[in-house]
Amino acid sequence: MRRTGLATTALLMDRVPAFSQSVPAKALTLDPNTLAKFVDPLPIPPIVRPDRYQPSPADPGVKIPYFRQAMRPFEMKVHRDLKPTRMWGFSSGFPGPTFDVRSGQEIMVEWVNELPDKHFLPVDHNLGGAGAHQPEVRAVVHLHGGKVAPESDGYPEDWIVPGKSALYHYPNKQDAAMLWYHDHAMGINRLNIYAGLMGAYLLRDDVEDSLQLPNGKYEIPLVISDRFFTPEGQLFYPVSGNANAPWVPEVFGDAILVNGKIFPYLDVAARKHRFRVLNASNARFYHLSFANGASFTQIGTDQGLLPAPIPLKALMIAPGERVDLVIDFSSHRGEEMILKNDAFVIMQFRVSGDKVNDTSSLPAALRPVPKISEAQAVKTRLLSLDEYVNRVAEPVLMLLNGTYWHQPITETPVLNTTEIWTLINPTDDSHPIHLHLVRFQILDRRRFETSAYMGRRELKFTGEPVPPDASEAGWKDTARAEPGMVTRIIVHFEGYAGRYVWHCHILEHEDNEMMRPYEVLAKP
Ligand SMILES: [Cu+2]
Repeated sequence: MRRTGLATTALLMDRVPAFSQSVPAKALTLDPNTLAKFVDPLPIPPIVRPDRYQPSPADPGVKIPYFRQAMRPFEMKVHRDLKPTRMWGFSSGFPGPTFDVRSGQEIMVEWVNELPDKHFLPVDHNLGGAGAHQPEVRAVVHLHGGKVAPESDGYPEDWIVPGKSALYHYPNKQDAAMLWYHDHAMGINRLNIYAGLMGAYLLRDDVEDSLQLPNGKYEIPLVISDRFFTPEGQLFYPVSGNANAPWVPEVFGDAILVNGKIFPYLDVAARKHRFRVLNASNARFYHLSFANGASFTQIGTDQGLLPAPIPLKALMIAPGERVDLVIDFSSHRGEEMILKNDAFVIMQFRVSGDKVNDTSSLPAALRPVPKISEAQAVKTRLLSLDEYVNRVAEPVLMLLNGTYWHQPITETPVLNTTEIWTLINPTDDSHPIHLHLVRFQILDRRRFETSAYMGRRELKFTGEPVPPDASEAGWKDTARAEPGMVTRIIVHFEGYAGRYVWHCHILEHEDNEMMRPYEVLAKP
């Protein structure tokens, strides 16, 4: 993806001084291509077990699983030939341990902040919520994709400081899907996640079980993220040339990690496997394919199963998005297959030469995804995505609909109603837009004249509406608002009334005002 977006609505010169560079000097970082490839097996994060059972807040007569998850500093090896890397993670892991829970089984999680008082990555005190008077280390956990009451959703200002904890309730009343949990603290979210504060959350149900998809050791999470490392193997987070305003518009690390390892390999049997893929990167989009051109099958999106499997040769995944894949290695016995991001190697699959009996299936029909009718929408909102640059055309600020985080709430959908959100993107960047609480469908994307829009806020279409890609035509919670296009999503607001957020999932954008509160109203 592009490093910067120049398309803007305004020049903004006062707020943040110009910086001279936002990419790390080469000497400061390790060149990952100097590392040996495929020397580390792919780690599989452990499954979390409940610590105990305790009364449900919804019904004290019922005892539900309680988990305690502490955020701690720790060290881990990201590659055989690197020294251990200092990180922050849940239960001392990166990714943190995987939740594996069933739809309908509510749980409690006590998120505990056992981090130190000082951050080890460059905090920018100019950013909203990260002022010098605030505690430097703050954390709050959001379950991305979870239908959760507002008090357990991890509102960015609900952060806790080291020594404190927050008890969250997850009802899990939603379809099987791969969710993920991660930090969401105001103004330092990009740093906390870069430090390692994230993990996978698999939600299962009877519909999924009935399909006989590959499971057990044949179902594997692939959590993909990118980082820079110093030659000593420590995390390097790039800074601007201005020590008082270190924020950079995007971070695209040159080392790509899967489940916390650089260039891992995975031994696989010559049969079908299911891979739960999550892009947990700060800003990088991946265009995934196999070097040998092998095809694979997508069976699900962010919020669960697609109506039918989709055969693919390549796949785009933006930050925050998940894809559910089935890969059949049976015709690749004895081969070594490389998964890549365009030209860049990510990992290797070593297919066993042995013939195996595969009892799993890949049904032609998975789960119906009824289309939400546009006629159902009671409101259409026009929402612009804007980037602002300084006099040397460097982005210094991103806003949703021209409004800052702290301005009054403008998006107030009514509970149990449907709305169309029209995301107008005149910038040069693709922004993956995520709404908390809800799942939605992408209606279409349509090219428009960005100059007319930026000058006069006049929306002139220059193309016909394009339906979403087949691989996006299911339930979503994060959607790419493509540059120069209007992306329309249709959302049924259900579950809870209260205050949530919507934001760009490029974490550097999110931390610099590309996030807004919204409120679901109980009544009109
Ligand atoms: Cu963005």
